[in-house]
Amino acid sequence: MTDSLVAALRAVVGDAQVLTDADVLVTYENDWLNKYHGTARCVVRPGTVEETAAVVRACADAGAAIVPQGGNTGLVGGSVPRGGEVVLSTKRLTRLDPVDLSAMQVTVGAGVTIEALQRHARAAGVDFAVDWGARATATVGGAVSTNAGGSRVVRFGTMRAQVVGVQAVLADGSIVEQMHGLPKETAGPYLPAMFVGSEGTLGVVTAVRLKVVPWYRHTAAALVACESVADAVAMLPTLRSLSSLDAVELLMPEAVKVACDHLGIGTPLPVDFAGAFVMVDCAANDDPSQDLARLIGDRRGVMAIGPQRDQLYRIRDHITIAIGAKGTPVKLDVAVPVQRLAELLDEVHDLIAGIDGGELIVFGHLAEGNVHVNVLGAIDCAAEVTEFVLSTAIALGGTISAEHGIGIAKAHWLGRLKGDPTVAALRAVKHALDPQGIFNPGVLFPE
Ligand code: FAD
Ligand code: 2HG
Ligand code: ZN
Repeated sequence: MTDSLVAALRAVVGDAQVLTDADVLVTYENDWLNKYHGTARCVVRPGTVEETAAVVRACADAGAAIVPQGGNTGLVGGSVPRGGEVVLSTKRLTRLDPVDLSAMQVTVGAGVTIEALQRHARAAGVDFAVDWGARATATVGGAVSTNAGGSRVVRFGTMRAQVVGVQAVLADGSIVEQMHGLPKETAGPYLPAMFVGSEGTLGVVTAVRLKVVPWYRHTAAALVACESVADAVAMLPTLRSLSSLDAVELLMPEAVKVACDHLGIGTPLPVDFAGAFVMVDCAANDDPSQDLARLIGDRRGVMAIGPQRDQLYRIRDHITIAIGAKGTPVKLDVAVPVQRLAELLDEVHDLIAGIDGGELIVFGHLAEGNVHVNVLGAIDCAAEVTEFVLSTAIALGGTISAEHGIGIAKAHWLGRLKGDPTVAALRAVKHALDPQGIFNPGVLFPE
């Protein structure tokens, strides 16, 4: 029997861009962690904003739910179908406008990958600021929708700080856009901000206007051994005094080891005697290595310049992959005020020490007090571990999601984090824009 919605979508985007073969759908139906799965009614890949609007209208007319999907690298289950939704893939929305060097801005399609955007910016002599390990696959639309962070937030902020314009399709198929990128305008609430962190629940982001930043060609990194997490935190004021400071990552010894073992290489420093490692990266118009070396002083550490720096980033970027290769972790992304980070990690450590076969691997973004708590061998007690880590983060004045989003993984936690009045306000916005609830049901707000 022909699905009439599939036929309507084919009329909009052409037969080749509506996928229904089970073999082809499978990559869109399973998430990067291979943890969240569902069946899609079909996958549709519009190539323009007008086609996206017509696709959304057809789905709304049929009462069909839509899951927007970019690179499908999300880690909280928001990018894959749960049961029979239409997956709207943004992969063909790959517009790359020339970089506007006088405004230091660029307009790009939602389906452009972070790596392609960085390459495009560098070809114009500038750079795109937000960067993380999944850059080759993650898209601009996904990054806006999750308010992605990564390693350079200490210098440039998260995606929220880069977005100066958004074009999006709403649930009724209308196109809203504010793309002029004017740094100054006071004309009502700022529409682009609404889509940052909305995780596909308010509409489909089709294009974004973004800031670009200077491309610093001189770089120097270092891996520094610290006695403890508290000792790592104590380095922050000094590190922040470096004008070239580009990244400050916290790598617990077990995180360095798991990545190096996976890559089949030795660790850059012995891991047995360190309580924590700090990976510092500096970037400037002049060589920052002397400043960085002076700052490390007589601490135990290695400087990493050129290929050694690339190797340090290779290790850093492989931690998630290496953990995934060992098993399915309980994966949590929390942040607390950085002065309370050691307290959080002590408590988490004590909890995991009591789990038979539990292996704790912690790493993250030190300057933001953002740690990724990964626990292998704990799937059977995932609920207890999650409850403990998230409630401890909240009790310490922190958050249950610093950069990965809420997705379906933590939807039932939103109220505990934000409180009822805030959730009611957010739901009211959702209902006003999407009264039928066609966009990403179950994501952000529990059904
Ligand atoms: P998807 O996974 O496809 O979607 C994510 C969410 O956004 C879903 O809810 C989806 O419905 C919605 N969405 C996607 N595109 C659109 C659109 N155009 N319009 C509306 N909604 C949309 N994240 C970090 O912040 N920092 C890190 O350091 C980091 N490191 C990672 C490392 C690895 C190895 C992996 C696999 C992931 C990592 N992530 C990190 C998580 C992930 O890459 C980000 O969340 C990213 O922003 C997701 O982009 P995506 O294009 O893959 O989106
Ligand atoms: C990172 O910082 C990512 O590398 C992934 O945010 C975190 O795997 C994780 O827990
Ligand atoms: Zn991260």
